[in-house]
Amino acid sequence: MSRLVYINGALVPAEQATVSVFDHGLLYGDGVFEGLRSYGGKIFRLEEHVRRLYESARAICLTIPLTQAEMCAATQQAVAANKIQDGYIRSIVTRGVGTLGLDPNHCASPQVIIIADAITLYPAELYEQGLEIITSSVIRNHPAALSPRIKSLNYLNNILAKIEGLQAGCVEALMLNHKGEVAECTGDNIFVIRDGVLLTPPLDAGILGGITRDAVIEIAQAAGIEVREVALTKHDIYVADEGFLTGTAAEVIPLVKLDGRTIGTGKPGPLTLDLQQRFHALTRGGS
Ligand code: PXG
Repeated sequence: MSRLVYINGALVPAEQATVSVFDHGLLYGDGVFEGLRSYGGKIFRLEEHVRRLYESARAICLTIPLTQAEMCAATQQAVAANKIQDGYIRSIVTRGVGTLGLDPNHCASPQVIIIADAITLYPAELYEQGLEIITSSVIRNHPAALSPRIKSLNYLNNILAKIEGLQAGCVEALMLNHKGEVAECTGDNIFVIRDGVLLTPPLDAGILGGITRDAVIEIAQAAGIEVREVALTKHDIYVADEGFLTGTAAEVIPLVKLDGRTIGTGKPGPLTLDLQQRFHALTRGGS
């Protein structure tokens, strides 16, 4: 059965959910997006994702022709129409159809698209054994050039790093910022544990403010674990006791090796597994 895709207020069969070749989302990557998850038919942190979508749009001077409440309702509608229980949702707002020039003022109206589909997860063994990743030579976008806080349709910065990771046999890759500090991975935030303290780069390291990152910080604090958002170097990752990545698709995934250096024991650490379990309880409990 064909999926129903939400496009500009209507739910249409996937084959009919199309955008123009003149859409500036295609021509220039001029648009914003979100990736969300549903668990048991309930969308995890829907309002937070929608808020981030609107903040991304505001940062690129794109006015979404719906209120945030209407966008939330449309997202729920797309999930319900496809009878999705555990799934992945991609919300996209493009600048819309324009001319073959950069000027966004020539674009008629933004295109609002919501795709609710099945989720493709990392293989189970990666969660059991932990990830081995490399540091990419591709630095994260300079915040003054294109802020990593904006989840824009131009993901080439991340894709170039991902290609480098894949060429090295890794499904993820670490990206440093313009100062040589640890930023984040291509589609995940990074955490390490050192002497029982949870460490993660601050937003001003030039990273996306991950919603899974926020949830994990809250979970850790509620469990009495000290959390510090501090600048980190590759060295801090190499010498950490434990590490893990967070993201909507990956959830909480252990990190066991960076650039051939074993992190901690080389096995998913106890605090990581504890946080992973708490995150699982939160999502499956539906909050
Ligand atoms: N950093 C970047 C650069 C991201 O794109 C995250 C961190 C994690 O954020 P959330 O809010 O999801 O906890 C992301 C996530 C995928 C995929 O298929 C993930 C993202 C974008 C596109 C695809 O894993 N963003």
